[in-house]
Amino acid sequence: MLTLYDCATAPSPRRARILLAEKGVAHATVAVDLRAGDQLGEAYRAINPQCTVPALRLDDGQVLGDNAAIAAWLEAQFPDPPLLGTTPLAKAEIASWNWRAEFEGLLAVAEALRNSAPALKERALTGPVGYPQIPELAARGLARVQQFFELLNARLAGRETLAADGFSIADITAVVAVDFARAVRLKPGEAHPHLLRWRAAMAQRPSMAL
Ligand SMILES: N[C@@H](CCC(=O)N[C@@H](CS)C(=O)NCC(=O)O)C(=O)O
Repeated sequence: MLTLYDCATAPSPRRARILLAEKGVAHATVAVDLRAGDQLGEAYRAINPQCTVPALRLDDGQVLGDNAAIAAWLEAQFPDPPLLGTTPLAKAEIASWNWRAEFEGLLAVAEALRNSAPALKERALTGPVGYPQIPELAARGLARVQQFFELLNARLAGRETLAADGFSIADITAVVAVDFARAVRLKPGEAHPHLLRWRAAMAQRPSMAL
């Protein structure tokens, strides 16, 4: 049985949960308590030296230590439904929007949150090395999140999904990023009608409740 190392409140493992659900792949779940610092303990470090969730343990015991590996493996192992694109151009477009949702969305929220939350004072970046906060980056992160909302709204004008011709991993990552922005008290509003329409349509998918 596949095992997902998960944390119910964190955005990155939510991406993997949604992907597994969209692919209809059964799996066991192990909760990693990030607030308690379990990701940095010896036991979890031995499972995933990146000290992050998600991680996916395969039937043969090998562990995939991040979303990039999990998505690549799932798409190759369970090609239906395809979520990384089918034609060369669709694959390229989906990879591009997925990266933008990560870098301009998820990482912008993380920049704002991790450089301001008192509990993360020495943990401004995830991973085994602790880095102190740079408070100025919190304001930059907030500005980048607003810009991300603008980007999505403009892209989704006249479109149902973010990339290529249908639902893809880029939509999953973007939904998770938009929802994660609530952690820094930002959400799309009246200025983002296309983004709100797309988010409402995405909510029809049962996986998005995970
Ligand atoms: N590149 C990784 C990033 C994963 C990541 O940053 N996960 C966060 C939760 S959203 C984490 O494990 N944080 C642990 C920590 O804060 O120390 C991926 O997407 O798989």
